[in-house]
Amino acid sequence: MSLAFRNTPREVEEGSWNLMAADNRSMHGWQSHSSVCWIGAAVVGLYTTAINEWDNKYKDVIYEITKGRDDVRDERDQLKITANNLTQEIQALQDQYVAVVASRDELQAEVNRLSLNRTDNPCHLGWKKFNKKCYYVSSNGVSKTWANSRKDCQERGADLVIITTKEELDFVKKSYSVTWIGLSRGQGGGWTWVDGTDLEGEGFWQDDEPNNADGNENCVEVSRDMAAWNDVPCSRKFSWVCEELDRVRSHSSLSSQN
Ligand code: MMA
Ligand code: CA
Repeated sequence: MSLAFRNTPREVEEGSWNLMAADNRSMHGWQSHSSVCWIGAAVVGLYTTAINEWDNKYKDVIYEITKGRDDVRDERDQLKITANNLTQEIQALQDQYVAVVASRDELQAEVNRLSLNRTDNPCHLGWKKFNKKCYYVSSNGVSKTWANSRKDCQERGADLVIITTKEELDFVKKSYSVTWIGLSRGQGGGWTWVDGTDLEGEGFWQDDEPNNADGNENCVEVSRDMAAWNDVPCSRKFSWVCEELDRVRSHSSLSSQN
């Protein structure tokens, strides 16, 4: 309300000055004394009325302005709270997102693991399933050198078979009279599998093999009749058997986990 008094309109000030001047002009005699009283009262009355009028007017205006300001303040405070809540919500959602992504990846890994563990997991068309693994047996009538046989396997996402059990040997030897396997002489002269590992143990050599008969027998075949290995020149052409790479690795890593 102090604003209302500070901003007392100019008309009111001017009016009171004029009335005061008239009052000064008639300041003699008893009549003038009573007139002065009346006029004074009228002035005071008018002045008071004007003041009240202006006061009320400003009170209303100020009330409206103050109310508007308070409403805007309230709204601002509410928006601040809302913004703060939204920030917290965003953070919570981001945290949830990270957690969901992590659990999705875990579940995907679990799905992959379970799928690899399935014994009824089918092999690609044209491949043969043996003991949970998929093998590609070369077509009838097609023969290649050891290197080209290996190349064919690699182009199929596989490699020449690595024989680790007697059962696997029997599976590999049965299709053809002679079949290339993934064993060859390494740089140091020892026998090395296509995955870079050295032959461990005795292996499944035929009697008196490997004999390196002509000094150039660096690759290994398995004969159906002998059901065992023999070293021969790598340039000879035979049938071959591939073993799917991923499954070999997955199975070995799985069995080492279990
Ligand atoms: C062939 C050849 C050799 C093998 C002997 C066994 C004549 O050479 O297959 O690798 O060792 O036969 O008699
Ligand atoms: Ca030999």
